[in-house]
Amino acid sequence: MATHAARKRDNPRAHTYFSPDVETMPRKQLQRLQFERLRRVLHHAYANVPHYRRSFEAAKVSPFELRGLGDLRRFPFTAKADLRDNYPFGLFAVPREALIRLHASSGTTGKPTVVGYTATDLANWALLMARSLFAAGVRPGDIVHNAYGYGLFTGGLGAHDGAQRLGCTVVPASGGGTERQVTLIKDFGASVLCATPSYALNIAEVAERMGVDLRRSPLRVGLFGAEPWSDGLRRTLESRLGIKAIDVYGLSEIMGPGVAIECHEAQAGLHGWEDHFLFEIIDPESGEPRDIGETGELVITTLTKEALPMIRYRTRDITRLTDEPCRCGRTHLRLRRITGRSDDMLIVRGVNVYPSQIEATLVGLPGIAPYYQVVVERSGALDHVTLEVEADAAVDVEDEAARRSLGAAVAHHLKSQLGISCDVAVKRPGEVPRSEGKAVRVRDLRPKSPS
Ligand code: DLL
Repeated sequence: MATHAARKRDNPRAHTYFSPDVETMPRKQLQRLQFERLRRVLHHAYANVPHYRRSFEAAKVSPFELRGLGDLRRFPFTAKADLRDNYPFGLFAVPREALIRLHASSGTTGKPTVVGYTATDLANWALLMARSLFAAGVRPGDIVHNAYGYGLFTGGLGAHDGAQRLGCTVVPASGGGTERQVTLIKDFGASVLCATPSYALNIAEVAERMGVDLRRSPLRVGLFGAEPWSDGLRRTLESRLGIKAIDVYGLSEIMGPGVAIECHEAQAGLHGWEDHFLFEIIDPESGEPRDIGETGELVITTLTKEALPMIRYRTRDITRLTDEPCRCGRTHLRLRRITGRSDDMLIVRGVNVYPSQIEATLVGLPGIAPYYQVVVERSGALDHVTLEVEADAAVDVEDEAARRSLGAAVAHHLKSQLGISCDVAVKRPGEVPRSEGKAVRVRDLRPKSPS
């Protein structure tokens, strides 16, 4: 076997990739690898998880009958409810003693979603996150300021392990204490910032208020994810922090951060790591498969997970796939920017809209700062939507007429860009809550249904 060093010499582009052999693997070969791994994971799930055995049998499918990757479509979906129904450890495919880490998501209703990892799972996660950081332009020796929350959330420890695996110096800052974060970024000379995009914006604002110009610091790359965001916000973060802002995607049920990442060469769609995951797009209503290029709900099957194999997991995230060749040379297909979760879609007087689309139209509007919240109330049988935006410091918000005309301009813009009509409330600078993790974009004040 050729040593890594020898391969690097033979392949002049090797320095572009963390795992060159896999990231540029011809698709036919990649699909053969996927098929072998898929067969293994289906057998593993069937043999070790009663839920899968029951659901496969109910759908009259068997891992023994898998002839090609296309046969996966005959297998049933897995949903978040399956995790909840098997709370806490019912979906694990290994004895509890083989788990060396648990994470959990808070869950808005009832029980949290619990996920677990074997030693091999954690090693794979660190590898994929290291690969993701590398694709984003991070290199060994970089100082990585990690402002994703540490704890049950997968963001903090996921980015941490990956950055360490790559050989970076990690600063485990976690979320909050923003002034101190700014001081640490400046004093340590961080070259990489990991945070949710909304928290990165908060950091940028606090730095400016403190008189710290991060554009003149060594900060070079931002890895932003865990929530939907827009290209408008990307441009804002890039110019205010003096960085390249990279979109990173993941979810705890599948692994955590590092399932897919934009390459720094193209910043156009997120390469999904297909040697570890199979991606499908379905119609969110009917569950029918959709073709490459069509928008729909992302469904993921894990190919290598030991503790928590996920077969056709319905992510609820809306995106589309592309297999067009990428400038960077990676052959793994790309997910387009995730617009939002199907459950977060708002219906504003009959028009469907995601908060990230509202954000995209707001960022850069004169007089408006990039902070917003959508407030949904019930009036009679109809939903009533108010968009709360924030005036920037240049606007005299005490001048009622100026404030009203700014609100009217935003409402007009939303109508022409997105086709939605809603009330706009212009808030004073600092009045819209700032994020320290995942931003709350929607305040739903409608009475809860009794379910
Ligand atoms: O948010 C994992 C993560 C941490 C990803 C840090 C990226 C960076 P969960 O808390 O389980 O895991 O939430 C997963 O967040 O289903 C999406 O709805 C959303 N999400 C994650 N990344 C993105 C992104 C982490 N880049 C849920 N764009 C997912 C849009 C995202 N939405």
